[in-house]
Amino acid sequence: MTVINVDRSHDISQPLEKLSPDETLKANSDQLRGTIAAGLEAELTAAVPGTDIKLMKFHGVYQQDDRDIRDERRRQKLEPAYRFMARVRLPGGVLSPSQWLKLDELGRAYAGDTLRLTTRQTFQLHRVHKKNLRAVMQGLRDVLLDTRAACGDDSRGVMASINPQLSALHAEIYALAKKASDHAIPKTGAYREIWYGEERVATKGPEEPLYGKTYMPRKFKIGFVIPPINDIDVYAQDLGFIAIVEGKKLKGFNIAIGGGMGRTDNAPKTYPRLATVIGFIPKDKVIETCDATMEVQRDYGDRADRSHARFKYTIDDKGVNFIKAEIESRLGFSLQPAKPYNFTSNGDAIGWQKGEDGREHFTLLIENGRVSNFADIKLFDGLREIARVHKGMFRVTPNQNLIIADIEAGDRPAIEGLLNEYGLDRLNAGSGLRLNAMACVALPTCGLAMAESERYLPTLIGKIETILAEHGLTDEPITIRMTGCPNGCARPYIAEIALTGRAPGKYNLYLGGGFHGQRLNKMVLENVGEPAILDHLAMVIGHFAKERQPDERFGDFAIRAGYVAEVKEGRYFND
Ligand code: SRM
Ligand code: SF4
Repeated sequence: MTVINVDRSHDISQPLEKLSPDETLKANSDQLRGTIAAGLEAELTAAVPGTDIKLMKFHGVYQQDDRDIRDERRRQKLEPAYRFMARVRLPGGVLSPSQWLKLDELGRAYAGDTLRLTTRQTFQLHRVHKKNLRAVMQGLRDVLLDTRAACGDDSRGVMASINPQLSALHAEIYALAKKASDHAIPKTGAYREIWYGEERVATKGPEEPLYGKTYMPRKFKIGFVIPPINDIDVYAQDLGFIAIVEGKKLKGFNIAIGGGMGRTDNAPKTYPRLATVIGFIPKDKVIETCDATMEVQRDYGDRADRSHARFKYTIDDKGVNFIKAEIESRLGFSLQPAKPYNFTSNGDAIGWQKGEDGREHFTLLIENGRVSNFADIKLFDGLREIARVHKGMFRVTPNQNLIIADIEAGDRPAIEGLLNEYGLDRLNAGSGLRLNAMACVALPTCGLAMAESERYLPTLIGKIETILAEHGLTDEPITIRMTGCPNGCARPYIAEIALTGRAPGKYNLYLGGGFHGQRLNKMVLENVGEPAILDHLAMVIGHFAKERQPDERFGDFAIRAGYVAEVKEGRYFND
C-alpha cells in the first residue's frame, strides 16, 4: 500500500487506502508545487513530465497538442505538437480596457493571434509554447490578472449575472462574486514561486486552511444570478446564489446546490443534474455559505472514484436533507424557506441597452467566443481599437459574448463609429437561433473531443436557418448548444436543441430543454450525422410552425407534441 501524507483534519469520511491516484498526487504535491518549475526548464521536449500535467491544472494551465496534425507528426516520428492552454480567473467576467489590451497583446504574441471567451465568463489563451508560459503569467500579473484555480479540484471561476440594465444590483452582485472568488481561491504560494519566481515564504499555520492537502474531490463551481435572466445557468452550478430582490434592494439569496452537466456515454452512473433549491440566506451570509457548502463536499465527496466525485453525486448518495443539515450545522443556523423568484430566459440581450444610471452598454455577439481576425471581419483588431478609447469596462457574458459596458452617453458615438468601421455591428444580425447558440472549443485543442463543435456549429446553424426561414421562424429565439463530447462544457443538456459529439461527424441529438435553463432535455437520436439531424429538426420545426400555441417555446412544444418525454426530476439516466 502506498503511504501518503494526507491532512486528515478535513477528510473525515474515507479510508486512505481507497483514495484514487489523483488524491495521492495532490497529497504528495507539496501544495501544488510538484516538479512543475523544473519541468518548465526541460528543453528536450515541449511537454512537461506526466504528473505535473495534472498539477498544472490547479494553476489554470492545460497541456494539449494540435490534433489536426497529430497523425502527421506520428508518421514523421515526431512528438505531438505540444502547446498549453492558459485560462484566466475572472470573477463575473468583468475586466478593464487596459486588461483587455494586455490580453490582446499576449494573444498576439504567444497564443496564435486569437483569444477565446468561455462559457464561464473568462478567457483562454491556446497554443502557448511551454517556454512562453511564464511570460504569459507575468504579463497577466502586470494587469492584476492570473490563472490561479481556473482549473483543478478547487473553486473555479465564480460566475455572476451581467444584466446591464440593473446597474446598482450588478455592481453589488459582482462585488460578492469577486469576494467569494478571492475567498475560495487556494492560498498556496506555489503559483507565485513557479510563475513569478518568488522565494518560498514560510507560513505559520497550514498553507491551505480550507482545502488541506487534498483540495476538493473534484472541481467546484459557484455562480450568482439575478432573476429574471438566468444567464449563468444557475441550475448547472455546484453552488448557485439566486438573488432575491425586493423594491430594487438585494435581500439575500436562494441557495441551489448540486448542478452539473458532465456525463459519459454508456455509463449510466453518470448524469447531468439540475441544482436543487434548498433555502434562503440573508446577503451577509454568502461567504459562510460558500465555506459550509464546500466543506461538506470536501468531507463527503467521493475521493475513490473521480467519475463519481462531483457534488451532485454526493447529494444524491447522501440525500438532499442530509446535505442540507450538514450545511446548516456548519453555518450554525437554519436556512429560511426559499423565496419566490421567476426566470424568463438564459440568453443575452444583444445590442444597445441603457442602465438605470443612464450609462449605455453594447452586447456584441462573439460567435462561440472566438475573437480573431476573420477574413470578412477583423474582430480582434476592432476590439483592440475599442479598448484603446473605451473609458468604461468590458463584461464577458456566460453565453460567450462581450459587453462593452458603462459607456457615458457622450462617448457612444466614438464606440459606434468603431463598431461600424470594423463591421462588428454586423455580427449581431443573426437569426434567433444563432443569437442563442453556444459551442465548446473541442477540436483541435481539446484532448477529450470526439467531434467538431466550435468549428462546425456555425455551418450547421446556417442549414437550420434555411428550414426556419421556410417556416417564417428566422427571428424565433431558440437555444441550441453543441459540444464535441458528452462532458457538457457548453451546458448542452439544458438547451432546447443540443448536440453532443460521439465520433467525427456523429452526434447525439437532444430536444426539450427549458428556454430559461429550468429543464433538462432528452436524447432523441443517438450517434447520427448531419442528414439525420436536419431531417429530424425539419420535421419538428415544421410541426412547431403549424401547431405551436401563442408564445409557446420550441423546447416546450417538443414535449407537448410528444417528440420527447419531459424530464421532471432534474436528472435522468439515459443509457
Ligand atoms: Fe469544460 C473539461 C473547456 C466549461 C464540464 N473543459 C474541459 C477541458 C479542460 C478538457 C480537458 O479536461 O482536457 C476543455 C478544454 C478545451 C480547450 O481546448 O479549451 C474544457 N469547459 C471548457 C470551456 C472553455 C468551454 C467553452 O467553449 O467555453 C469552458 C471553460 C469555462 C471556464 O472558463 O472555466 C468549460 N466545462 C464547462 C462547463 C460549463 C460551466 O461550468 O458552466 C461544464 C459543465 C458544467 C459542469 O461542470 O458540470 C464543463 N469540462 C467539463 C467536464 C465534465 C465534468 C464532469 O463533472 O464530468 C470536463 C472533463 C472533466 O472534468 O473530467 C471538462
Ligand atoms: Fe472538450 Fe468535451 Fe468540453 Fe467540448 S465538451 S471542450 S469536447 S471536454
